Amino acid sequence: MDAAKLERAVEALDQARLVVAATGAGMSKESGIPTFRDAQEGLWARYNPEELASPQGFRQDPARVWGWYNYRRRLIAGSSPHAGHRALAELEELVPRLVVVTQNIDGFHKQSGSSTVLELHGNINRFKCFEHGHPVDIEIPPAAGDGPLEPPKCPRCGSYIRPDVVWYGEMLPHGVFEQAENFARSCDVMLVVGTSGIVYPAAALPMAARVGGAIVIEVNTQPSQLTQMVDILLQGPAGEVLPALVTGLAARGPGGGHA
Ligand code: BJW
Repeated sequence: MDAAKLERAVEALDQARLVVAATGAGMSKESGIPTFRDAQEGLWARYNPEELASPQGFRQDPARVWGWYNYRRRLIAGSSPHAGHRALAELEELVPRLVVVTQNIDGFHKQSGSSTVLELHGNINRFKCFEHGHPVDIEIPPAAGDGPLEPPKCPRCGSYIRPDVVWYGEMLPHGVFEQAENFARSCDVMLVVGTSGIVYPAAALPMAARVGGAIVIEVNTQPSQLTQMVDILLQGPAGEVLPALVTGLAARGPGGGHA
């Protein structure tokens, strides 16, 4: 990690009143959750994500899609947030306001104590029915086994149950992106952590922050689609870089530089 860049990032955080942390799949990689674009392992390696994460894919083969989500739910249930998630929760104590906007569906930010979390792409442990979107408020523990699995049926209408996540071609949950965009436009610093910057509209948030005058800091193990427009790239894993930012900021003592 480049010490001079880290110091510039700490300085920016020290001056900030509102910080937005915009996170993607790389954020949970060190928890043992594969990123979305390398998630295709084992049985699932032969499908591309659009076949599995789309209404068309579900309509075509509900058992295949439900089986894939069952496998991922089991992986998430057996994993936990890491030092990077905890660092973002701790950062709340060091800046006047921090909002987490995540594309992740694993719930790890809330689990690790972040208080304001906007989940742009839903949550893998919430369910609704496929045909009408009826909320299905029951716990569905992940089943054993890794293959295709017939989804349960909605108690209200009998159509298949699906995870309450946002698939390709679907709208984001009502009002959530608008809230995220407002925070992005008005923040002083945006931390963009572990996203390839490929998927819209989430990928537009760093630019919204930039246009609003924020300093945009990227944390990623490698350059992404967003790197060209960010102010600082802190190249390294989220589980190391985020704790280093917190340590650097805490070392400056209380009060900080913000007005
Ligand atoms: C590390 C690390 C470590 C590794 N530390 N870093 C405008 C332009 C072009 C296309 C569109 C557009 N607007 C809409 C579209 C279409 C589409 C889209 O964006 N397609 C693109 C592929 C081009 N968007 C949509 O369909 C969206 N809906 C929408 O816009 O509605 C309006 C509309 C409706 C109808 C018609 C038209 C418009 C919905 C998008 C929903 C995305 N859903 C998914 C699945 C969620 C459920 C699930 O998980 O199963 O969300 S797809 C998938 O991608 C998932 C992720 O949240 C999302 C983003 O992936 P992410 O997080 O960036 O992960 P990766 O794997 O790509 O990258 C990981 C990164 O981490 C890498 O950079 C690594 O280097 C890094 N990394 N280890 C730090 N330790």
